[in-house]
Amino acid sequence: MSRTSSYPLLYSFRRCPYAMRARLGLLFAGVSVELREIVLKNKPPQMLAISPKGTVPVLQLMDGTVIEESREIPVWALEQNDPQGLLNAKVLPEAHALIAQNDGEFKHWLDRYKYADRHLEMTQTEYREQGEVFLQVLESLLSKNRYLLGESITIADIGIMPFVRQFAHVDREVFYDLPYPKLQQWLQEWLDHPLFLQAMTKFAPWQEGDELVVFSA
Ligand SMILES: N[C@@H](CCC(=O)N[C@@H](CS)C(=O)NCC(=O)O)C(=O)O
Repeated sequence: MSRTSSYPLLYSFRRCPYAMRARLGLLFAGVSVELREIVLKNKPPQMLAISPKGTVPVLQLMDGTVIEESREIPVWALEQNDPQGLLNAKVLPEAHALIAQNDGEFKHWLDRYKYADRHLEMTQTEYREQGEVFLQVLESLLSKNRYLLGESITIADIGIMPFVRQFAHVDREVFYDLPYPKLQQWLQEWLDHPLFLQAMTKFAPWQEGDELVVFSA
């Protein structure tokens, strides 16, 4: 069913790294959306009706199409408008491969590092070291270029940054003591980036009948 409002609709959760990736993509594209902040423990039935798998982010386009995988949201948005060239065709396959590695192996170890008390097979340090395998890949890329895949930002940077942030925030002291100076600097620059700060704007959870919240650059 097509939408009656003037904007695509984004269901989001501020602290979710997948949703951060989506919001960053929308901001870099300058695509405005209606934003509905959700609470994971109390997902709105309106969201579940369009995306029964129940994960955020979910973007519903004006024609009713639903995009329910975070990595596809920046791609859709930047296909509308990409002034900074984040979809740089030369590195796109590499960007997708790196994001797949992030969402697969790295996220697996990140969850265990973060919630080591729920995964007693290995120690927290061992989980961290497994996660560091991906951090070493990123460090090596950043030793060659300012951003992951070149001298300008690509979807790899915005797709991966929220997860490195989450890894770092498990224990900031430990993270900033690791031998990854380029990665630490890259992360710090992202944390200070105006569009990241904007992506982290706080919104009250949405309820039926609320005034429209427009999320835009
Ligand atoms: N593959 C999905 C994963 C999204 C995801 O797992 N999001 C988490 C929040 S960070 C979620 O919604 N989990 C559902 C829940 O906790 O109930 C994507 O990339 O969009």
